[in-house]
Amino acid sequence: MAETTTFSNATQILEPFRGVKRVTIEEYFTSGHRTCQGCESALVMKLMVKASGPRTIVLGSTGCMYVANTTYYTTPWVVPWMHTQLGSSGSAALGTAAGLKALMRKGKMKTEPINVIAFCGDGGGADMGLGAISATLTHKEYNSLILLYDNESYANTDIQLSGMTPYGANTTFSPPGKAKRLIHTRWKKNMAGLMAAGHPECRYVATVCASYAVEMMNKVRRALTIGGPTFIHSLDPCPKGWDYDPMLSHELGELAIETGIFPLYEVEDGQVKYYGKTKALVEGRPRKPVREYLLKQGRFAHFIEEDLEHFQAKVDEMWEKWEIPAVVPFRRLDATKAALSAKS
Ligand SMILES: Cc1ncc(C[n+]2csc(CCOP(=O)(O)OP(=O)(O)O)c2C)c(N)n1
Ligand code: SF4
Ligand SMILES: [Mg+2]
Repeated sequence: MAETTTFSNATQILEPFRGVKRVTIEEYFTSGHRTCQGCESALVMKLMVKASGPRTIVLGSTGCMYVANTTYYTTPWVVPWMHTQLGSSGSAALGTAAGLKALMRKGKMKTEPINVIAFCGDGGGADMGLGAISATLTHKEYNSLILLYDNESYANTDIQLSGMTPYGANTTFSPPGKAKRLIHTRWKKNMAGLMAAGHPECRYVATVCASYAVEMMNKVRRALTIGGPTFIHSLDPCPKGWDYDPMLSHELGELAIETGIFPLYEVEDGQVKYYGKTKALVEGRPRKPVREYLLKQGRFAHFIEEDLEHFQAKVDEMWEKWEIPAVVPFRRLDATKAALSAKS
């Protein structure tokens, strides 16, 4: 990891936690929320703000992490928190970062590093708020982190299909029927790849999963330290929407990684670095079959062999055919490849 002190517009210098015993004990997302038992998104909120520390402002777009966390004048947030519209996490991050900078410049506020984190769900971020997030990632003079917590549906309004819902999943908008078994046959958006490939001014993009908590917190710390706008995509098992026993949340997060469905990587200044169990997969450890992950969830209970094979084939393609395995789906033409290798 590069030295944090070399960054001109770094926010706080948040060193990585070197192991679980070094993690700070203070909590900034505490009791008082009403999320479901086993909700990984709630754990993501807790770890995210534990990593960022007390000098943090959190902005949250509509969704479970707004509604279930701030109902009837109760809240688990210890740090300042503000709700923003469903599609506005990007605008809220940029506006808050710019506002803080202006107040400090005018001497109306003490000049000090303050972390700005805006979170959004997959519906609010990957569908409705995509334009605002994209705009924010082009403004390199403002420091903020946008964290997309992906429970793979519009969960708060009763599990509707989003652009991040996996192929074939049963949602309230895609119930399997007798005439048609699979209503949803589109492949999920590649959000982190999209953000990293499309925003040259954004210095840091990462994928995380709370099943690997210390690594996850360290990615948050890196995103807040490097300076400028940054983006993190977190995959969050959701017992209600995915239809499984809440005790399996942690295990499902691990299986998403071990099957290769959700790769863990960071892109820092254009360099892709795999980490954790994904790194082992890249280095040759066999991926677990996707059925081990899918068949633990009720939303795939209608899958027949053909569906499982299709899902497996699509994941194999990500790993075997993409230009940067499981990250960037471009493929170079054979003629280009030959020309490049002739040059080198
Ligand atoms: C513009 C707008 N359209 C619809 C809604 C209703 N609504 C509130 S939360 C929500 C679901 C958001 O899904 P997601 O962003 O994935 O968050 P999750 O509920 O899954 O945590 C919807 C559709 C709204 N608040 N604003
Ligand atoms: S529906 Fe899913 S994301 Fe929403 S509170 Fe329940 S477990 Fe969490
Ligand atoms: Mg969602």
